[in-house]
Amino acid sequence: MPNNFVLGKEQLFSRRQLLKLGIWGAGFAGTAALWHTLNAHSKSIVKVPPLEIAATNQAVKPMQMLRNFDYGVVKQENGRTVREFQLTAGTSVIQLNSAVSYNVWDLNGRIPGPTLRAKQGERVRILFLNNAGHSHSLHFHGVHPAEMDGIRPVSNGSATIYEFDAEPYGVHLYHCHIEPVTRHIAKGLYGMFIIDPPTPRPPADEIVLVMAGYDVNDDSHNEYYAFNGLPHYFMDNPIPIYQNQLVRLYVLNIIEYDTAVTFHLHANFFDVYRSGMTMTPTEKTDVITMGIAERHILEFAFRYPGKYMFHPHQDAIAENGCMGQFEVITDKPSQT
Ligand SMILES: [Cu+2]
Repeated sequence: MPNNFVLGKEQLFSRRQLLKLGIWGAGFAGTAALWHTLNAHSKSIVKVPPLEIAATNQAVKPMQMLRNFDYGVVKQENGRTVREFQLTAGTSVIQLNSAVSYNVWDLNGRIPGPTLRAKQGERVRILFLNNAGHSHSLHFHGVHPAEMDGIRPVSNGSATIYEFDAEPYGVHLYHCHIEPVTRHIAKGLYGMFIIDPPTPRPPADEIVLVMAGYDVNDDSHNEYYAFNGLPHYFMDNPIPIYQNQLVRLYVLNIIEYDTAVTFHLHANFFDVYRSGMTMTPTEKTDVITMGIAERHILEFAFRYPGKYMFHPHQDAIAENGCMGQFEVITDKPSQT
């Protein structure tokens, strides 16, 4: 039996209790099914290029997480829509390159953690199980009561439930808030949390890019950087997008140890929706500065086919792994 305890209003549940409630283990299949349904629906409007994804056992799967959203398990309770998510913290080893492996904390076996997605006004319930061998927590950005702020430790082997209303709409994030927070984040306990506005945004090819760093020798400086977990991945495996189709990037900077980075896109300009909290652009540019935990929606379409780089304009950070390419392709099937 895990060493359960109760801290304030953050009730902690054991895996056995969650099983009793019938909510443990039901999430993945339900989430995957819902995702396929939503994806199939959106494909009638937005065309997504086919992806060739090499099989890997690694916790880092940059291409898989690119267009993957966890909508949770939807329930109706007292006339309200509740989205129930399950996040389990664990440990894994990732291969940053042929010579360097690194011990990380992961969420649901992946780094970054799943991109959780809900609609403004829905109820969000996160079942958090900590199997990562150390006390952790999940702190969500957004508006919620103090007892749901996720700053209290959840000991190894214990579980807790965070529950709050999804508000306001925007691109938010969640991360562990146990000290030293910098290290707990840098070791992998973070993910994006998107709250969609009441009126949906126009159809677009929606893509998640999370910028992170790796301090592999514990000197409080990053030796490697990555988009979606793996250094240089999108340079070697460009992200296919269609010419003249709107791309909606959800970008998060969670690079610890560096004060701020920029995000720059080659041969184009993008509309900025600051923190994803507006329905009209707040700015148009090709370089935007992002402090730690800053995130935005960036929208653009490419006029010409070809390969175009994206990266922070701090060259050392880009050259150490935070660099990728879009490959703009022309054969967009006709829209119906
Ligand atoms: Cu932690």
